[in-house]
Amino acid sequence: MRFASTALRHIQRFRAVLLRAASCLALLPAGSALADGFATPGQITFEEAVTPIAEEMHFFHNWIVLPIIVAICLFVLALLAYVLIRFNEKNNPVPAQTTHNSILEVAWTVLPVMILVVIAIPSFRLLTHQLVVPPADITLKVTGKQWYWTYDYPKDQGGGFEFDSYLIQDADLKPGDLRQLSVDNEVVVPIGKTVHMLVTAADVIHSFTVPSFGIRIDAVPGRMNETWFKAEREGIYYGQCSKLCGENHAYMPIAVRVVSEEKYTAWLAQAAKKFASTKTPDSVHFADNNAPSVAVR
Ligand SMILES: [Cu+2]
Repeated sequence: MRFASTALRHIQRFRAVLLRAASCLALLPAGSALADGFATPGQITFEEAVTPIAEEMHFFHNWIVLPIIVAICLFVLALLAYVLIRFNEKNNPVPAQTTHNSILEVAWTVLPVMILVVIAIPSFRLLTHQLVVPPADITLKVTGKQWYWTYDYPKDQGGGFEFDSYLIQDADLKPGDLRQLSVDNEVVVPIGKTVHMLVTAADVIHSFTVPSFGIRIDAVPGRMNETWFKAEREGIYYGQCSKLCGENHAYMPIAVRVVSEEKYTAWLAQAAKKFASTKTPDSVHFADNNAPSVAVR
């Protein structure tokens, strides 16, 4: 009786796990069920793709790599099960003395190579799309600092200013803000334009990452890296520094606001005025354990 109730409990628990897995899998094709621009608790898939590169990455993962991994796992599992049943001592008391099978040896060399080729071709194509920056409409310079980001809008594109972007502290959060993701000054870019990002750092190595855009590029002091994105939907898309850069590593989020062309032009004019007076080209930032950093002239 006791055994029956324990077994029943196990079955119920197993059923609950299955149901949860099924509900998670149901989320896979329903991209719209996911929140825009940031991950939600319990989310197991990628953030919604907003750029062609992110869409290509998701396709590569969901429809090329994942099916191959699942197929290989199932195949190996089936082989193991077959060996366990067919060749155990009871069913196969006199083992064969075979030590060499040429066909099998060729197969287990050639098949993995073919699988790798199937993965490599779309993978190289995706890498090329990521690394070759198309003709850009806008160029932005991003500098990672301890522990915030500085964005530089070049003058020849209506900018000519730079600003710092800090995390909003928990005590200052307003309704609609996201804890540890919202910032005081968001990066603003227009929709449907190719944005070329020049990424560097002023102190230690950081990494500029926005999952919805499919971009992640190291920000290295003394080196200028580049990446690009073309956002196809308006909204705010969040990212974070993804290199372990110091004690406040977790407090330097990235918030990119994608707006219409008109709104962008209006914002540019406003920002040029707002940040013109705060521009401090001669200042030097020193790392300070009590961040934010101190500007010394
Ligand atoms: Cu960092």
